[in-house]
Amino acid sequence: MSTNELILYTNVLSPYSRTVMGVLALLEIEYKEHIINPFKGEQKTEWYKKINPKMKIPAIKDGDHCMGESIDICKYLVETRKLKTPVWPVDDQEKTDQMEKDLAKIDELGAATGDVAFKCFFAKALGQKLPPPNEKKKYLDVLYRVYDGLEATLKQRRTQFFNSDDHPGLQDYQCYNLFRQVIDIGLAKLDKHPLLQQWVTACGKVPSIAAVNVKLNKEMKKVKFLMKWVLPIMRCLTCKCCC
Ligand SMILES: N[C@@H](CCC(=O)N[C@@H](CS)C(=O)NCC(=O)O)C(=O)O
Repeated sequence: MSTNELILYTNVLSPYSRTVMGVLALLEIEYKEHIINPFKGEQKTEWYKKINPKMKIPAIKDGDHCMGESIDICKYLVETRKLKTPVWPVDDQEKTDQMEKDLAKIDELGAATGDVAFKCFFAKALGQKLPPPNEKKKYLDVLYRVYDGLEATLKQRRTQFFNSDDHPGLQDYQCYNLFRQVIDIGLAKLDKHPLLQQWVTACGKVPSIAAVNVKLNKEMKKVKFLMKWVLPIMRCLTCKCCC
C-alpha cells in the first residue's frame, strides 16, 4: 500500500542527515523520522538497501519514491514542493552556480572530517585502537588545509555565509554540519581561522540549524557518557585477560 507521507531515514549524529533535517525545518515540511543506528549496521540491512542501495544515511521515502544523497534530497524537496527559498535559489543562476562550485568541494571536507572524527574518536566506541599522536596530527593537518581554503573563500566573498550575507545556502548547511562533527568532540579548533569561527557562530544562530542542534547536543551528551563510563565498564566486565 502506498501513502503520501514523507519518511526521513536519519541519525542526528550524521552530519549529512542534519543537513536534510535543517532544510526540512526551514521549509516547514512535515515528515516522519525513522532513526537508523549505524553502530548496529542498520544501514546495511536488506530492507534499507531497497530504500538506499548505497547503504548510507540519510535517505527518504516520499510516497513511493525512495532516494539517498543529502544534497540531492534537499534539491528534490525544494523542487517537488515548488518552494522559493534562498537555501537553493533556483531563480538566481549566479548563486546556483556558486553553490554548485562550493558543493563540488565538499567531498574533500567530508573525507578529512570523517578521518578525524572516526579514526581519532568514534573508533573507540567500536572497540578499535586510536591512532598514535603523530598519525592523529597528520589527519588534523589535512583537515586544517581544507579549512585554509574555506577561510580564503570567505575572505574573498566578504559575506557572512558562503551563499550570501543574509542567508545560508545548501553549502553552508552541509559545511556547518561537517564542522560540528569535529568541533563537538573537541578535536578541531578554529583559533587560526577567524572568519570560519564567525561563520560557525552565525550558522548556529539560524533557527532551522539551531533547532537541529538541540537534538544533536542531547545525543552527543549520551554518546560522550557512553564512551566515558559505560563502554569501559562493559569492556572490563567482559575482559578475559586478567581474571
Ligand atoms: N554523500 C552522502 C554521504 C552519506 C554518508 O556518508 N553517511 C554516513 C553517515 S554520516 C553513513 O551512512 N555511514 C555508514 C556507512 O558508511 O556504513 C550524502 O551526502 O548523503
